Formats: sequence, C-alpha cells, structure tokens
Amino acid sequence: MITLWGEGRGFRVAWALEEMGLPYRLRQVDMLAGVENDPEFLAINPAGFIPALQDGETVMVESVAIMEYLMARHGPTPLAPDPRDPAFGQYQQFLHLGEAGLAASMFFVVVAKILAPEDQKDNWGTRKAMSTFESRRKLVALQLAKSPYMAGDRFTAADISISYALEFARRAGGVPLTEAEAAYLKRTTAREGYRRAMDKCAAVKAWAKSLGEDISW
Ligand SMILES: N[C@@H](CCC(=O)N[C@@H](CS)C(=O)NCC(=O)O)C(=O)O
Repeated sequence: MITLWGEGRGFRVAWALEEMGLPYRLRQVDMLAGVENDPEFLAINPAGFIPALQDGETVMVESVAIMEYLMARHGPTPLAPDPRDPAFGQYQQFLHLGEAGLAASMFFVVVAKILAPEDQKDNWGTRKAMSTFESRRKLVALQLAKSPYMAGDRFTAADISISYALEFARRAGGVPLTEAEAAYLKRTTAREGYRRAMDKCAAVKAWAKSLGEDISW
C-alpha cells in the first residue's frame, strides 16, 4: 500500500493518485506541532518537510518528482503525454514551473507574511520572490490564451502542478486571480480526482471551507 505523508504540496500527490485510481493511505504530519515530535515521520524524511511518499522499498520527497515516479512506475496514464507527443515539451515545462517557478517562490512570500518580524515582511528577498512568481505566471497566462490546459486540449499532471500553485497563491498569499486563471481553476477543480483528493485531505478541505470556497459536492 502506498503511503502519502503530509498534505500541503502533498495535495498534488493525492490528486495524481486519485486521477490514477491508485489505493493509498494519507498519514497526517502536523507541521505546526513540530516535526521534531514525530519520530516516525523523521525516519521517513530526516529533513522534516512534507510531502513524502512510501511505496514498498521506495521512499522519496518532492511533490513533482513523486508525481513523475507514480506515473512512470504505475502508469501508463493520460496524466503524462508520451515523450514523442508534440505537447511533451510544454507538459514538462509547466509540470516543473508549477513548483520551481510558482509555488516555491510564493512559499517564501507566504512564510514571511506569517512568520517574519514586521520589518522583514517586505524586504528585498520577499519582493524578489514575488516578482519571480509574477514573471513565471506570465507564461501560464500566455498558455491559457492559447489552450484550455497547460499541454493543450487535455488535462495532464502539469495542470495538477499549476493548479496547486495558483490555489496556494490565492489562499495563502492573497493573490487575486485573473479571469483566465479563475476559469482555468474552475475547469481543473471540477474533476472527480480533485474532489476525491479534497475529501481525503481534511486539512486542505477545512482551509478551503474557512475561506468560503464552494466545496459542496
Ligand atoms: N519542493 C518541495 C517543497 C516542499 C515544502 O517546502 N513543503 C512545505 C509544506 S507544503 C514544508 O514542509 N515546509 C517546511 C520546511 O520546509 O521546513 C515539494 O514540491 O515537495
């Protein structure tokens, strides 16, 4: 049985698992209580961040890498286009840009907003993180002007990666979405796989509910 450790970016992994119809259990990791109090989790990821995945002998971290692992090990799946598909380059680009360009940049804006001393909340580093997020976001806007999904006309794991990042920016960073982004999220989050992942990820679901999102499915 596959075990997913932690929500947060683990939501991407839960969504991919649901889309693929793979059975798994979600082991909650309470980051606020402090991972130093969770030796079972530290044995899985000694670096102490979420998510992590355990699949038999395989233990790994990094949400996008975990999705790539699941699609390769347990696929084939329509979530990953064939490497000879003309859309493969765009797919790979947005799969990684969702984390490396968008969520990773926004993460530093959000933690500064929540945890930094007042005079450090808006410093050079947080402004740079925000401008990096905004520059990568332009590529998403250009893609959405051309096609409904990141890899063209069908939903792929790149959309899981990008949708997570946009939702994180909106929910945690207070970033207002453009009309095109909102319409895109309406498409991607209407999927059964997203809804099942939300039902599994109790903390993400409670957070969305507290923000007044319509999660009545
Ligand atoms: N690039 C990583 C980011 C992992 C990450 O930063 N996770 C956050 C929660 S979503 C975390 O555990 N932060 C605490 C820390 O880094 O110590 C991924 O995509 O999995």
